Parts: sequence; C-alpha cells; structure tokens
Amino acid sequence: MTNPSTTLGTRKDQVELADEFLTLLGDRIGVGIEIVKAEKKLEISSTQLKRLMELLGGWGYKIKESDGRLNLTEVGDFVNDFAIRHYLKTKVLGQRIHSYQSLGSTNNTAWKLAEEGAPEGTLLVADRQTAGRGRMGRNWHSPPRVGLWFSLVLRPEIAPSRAPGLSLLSALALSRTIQSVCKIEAKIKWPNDCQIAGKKTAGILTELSSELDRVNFVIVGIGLNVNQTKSHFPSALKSKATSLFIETKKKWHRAELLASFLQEFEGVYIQFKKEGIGPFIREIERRMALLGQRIKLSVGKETVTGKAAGLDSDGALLLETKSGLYRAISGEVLVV
Ligand code: BT5
Repeated sequence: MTNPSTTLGTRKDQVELADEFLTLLGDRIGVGIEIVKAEKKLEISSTQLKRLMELLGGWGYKIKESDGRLNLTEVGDFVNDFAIRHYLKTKVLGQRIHSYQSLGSTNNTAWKLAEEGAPEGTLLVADRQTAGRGRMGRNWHSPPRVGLWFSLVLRPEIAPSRAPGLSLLSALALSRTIQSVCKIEAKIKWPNDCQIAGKKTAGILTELSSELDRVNFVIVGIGLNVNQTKSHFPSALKSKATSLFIETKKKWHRAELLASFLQEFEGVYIQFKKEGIGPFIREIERRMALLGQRIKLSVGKETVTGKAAGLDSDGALLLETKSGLYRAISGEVLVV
C-alpha cells in the first residue's frame, strides 16, 4: 500500500530507499522505470518520490522524467556505495562497501571491522581522511573530493611471509588501471608507490594481522591522487607529488576509477592466492621505476647504495653493490 507520508524517514530509511530506487532504475544509465511503477514498488507517494529524487540529486545522480518514465542520466563524482556499485563488476572485492564522508584513516577503521569479522573483500572508502597514514607513522595528505582514499579487508590463506607481496600486487593493479583508463604510464616504485613522470601519484599501506603460520587478515590501504590541482598539495609535497588530473589535464570519475581498479586487482589477487607473486615479477619489473639506476636504500638505520638490478622471485629488491648482490625485503628507495 502507498505510504501517505511526505517525509522519507531516518537517514537509514533514506539510504535503503535510495538503494532500492537505484536498483529499480536499473543501477545503470539509460534503463529507466515508469513513475507509477516506481511509486508502487517503493510504496511511496509522488511527493516522497520527488524528495527521493532531490536527495539523489544532492548525491550527484541526475534523473530525468519523460513520457511518464524516469531515467538515470548522470552519476556524479561521489565515492559513496551507490556510485561505486554502478560501475562494479567484481565478484568479491567491494561486495561489502562502507563509505564515509570523513574518516580518520580508512586503514584504522578497516582494521577494527576486520577484527569484528568483516568478510574478505570488504571495502572502506572515505571522501576525506583527517588522519591518513603512510608507513612508519608518516602522514598521508587526503583532502576532500579529489582523491581515492580506501582500504580493502583481505583474508588470503597464505603464509604471513607472503603478505608483503600484496603491496607490489596492488601497485601492479594500480599501474595497469591508470594505463588502461587514463592512457598514461604509471611506474611502480618499489615497494609501495605509483609514480607518474617521477612524482608520487599513489601510496600503498599494507598491514597484517597474523599468527606465526597463518594470516588472520591483511588491510591494503591505497591513496590515489585523482583530481588535485597543484594548489591542493601542501608546499612540502608540491615538487614530489602529482595527480591524474595534473598529468592528463582531465578530471576523472573517482567511483568509476575505483571500480576499474577493483576489477583489475581481483583478477591478479585470485591468481596470487594460488601461485604467489612469482607469475607477476617480470611485469612488475617492466613497469618499475629506477630499474638499472643507482639508488640508495635505507632499511631502518642501515643504508645500502647500489644499482637496482631487479626483483627476486618473491618480490624482494635486488641491488648490485660493491660487495655483491644485496636482497631487500623492505625499505625506502632514493635516487642517488
Ligand atoms: C605511503 O606511505 O605511501 C602509503 C600511503 C597510504 C595511504 C592510504 S589512504 C587510504 C589508507 N588509509 C590510510 O590511513 N592510509 C592508506 P609512505 O611510503 O610512508 O609515504 C608517505 C609520504 O608520502 C609522506 O611522508 C609524504 O612525503 C608523501 N605524501 C603524503 N601525502 C601524499 C599525497 N597525497 N600524495 C603524494 N605523496 C604524499
């Protein structure tokens, strides 16, 4: 029966209603539904339907009315669960989405949800982070509306020692996504960055919860600079950071980009779980920044200088030094 009320209820009711409505609209541009049918299926009045359309309008969805039908004509650049689902083609990654306007750090909240049992593939995404983290307590600059700041909860049945491979694997999937979507080359900077034209475009923070011989969960946190202009970056980052917009002069739809990444990553992740990082090593090397160059590697307090010779079969970085081949499983790479 049609609900005579003119309001849409609590935020939760609104979200559920909006979700149902978008499903009716076909979740995709151009499918559409008759107005009468929509009101009947959603059990709402025409005033409520108008409110719902206004609400969705505010979230960036444009819905046009013609000949008694409603059609979705535009999905705005929002990174909420609805927008992501419009583009999502994965089976596991992103099947559960938690989206936030603002969060301290998506990795922190993902860790908490994982401890509470969040399933494999759970995605957390925030429009901005107020305490975005890099490695070793460093900051990750995450301003609103211009980037993709997200974390995935993964539960691979692998030995804990293989988990760091997930950073390289994510960097590979990012590099492929940026190339296929934005038609621009993004290099992998071992072990956890993506660079365009020598500047950092994305950073990856992989965190592991494990017992001695088994992984409980892994949180893969990714920050990708998408639509920042130069003025978005604080002065300390201006010379070393870049965004897809700065490099391509085009604005990118973040939810669509995220869905493309998830699809790319799902493919490599499934193979990684069976075969490890080995099958990807050659491609990662091909996409690697600084290969063949003299670099300085700092691992804790130790520094090693040498030529970046390539990757070992487990993803470790190989350095040719004066005293022989040096193998690094973690560290910070600098050009000499
Ligand atoms: C990283 O650390 O590159 C990992 C960054 C991971 C961020 C994501 S966002 C979603 C998820 N939630 C989190 O809280 N974190 C993850 P690292 O290699 O330590 O690099 C950090 C350094 O990169 C900083 O010290 C700055 O110099 C630089 N940096 C900070 N913000 C940047 C940005 N937006 N773009 C480019 N460089 C940045």
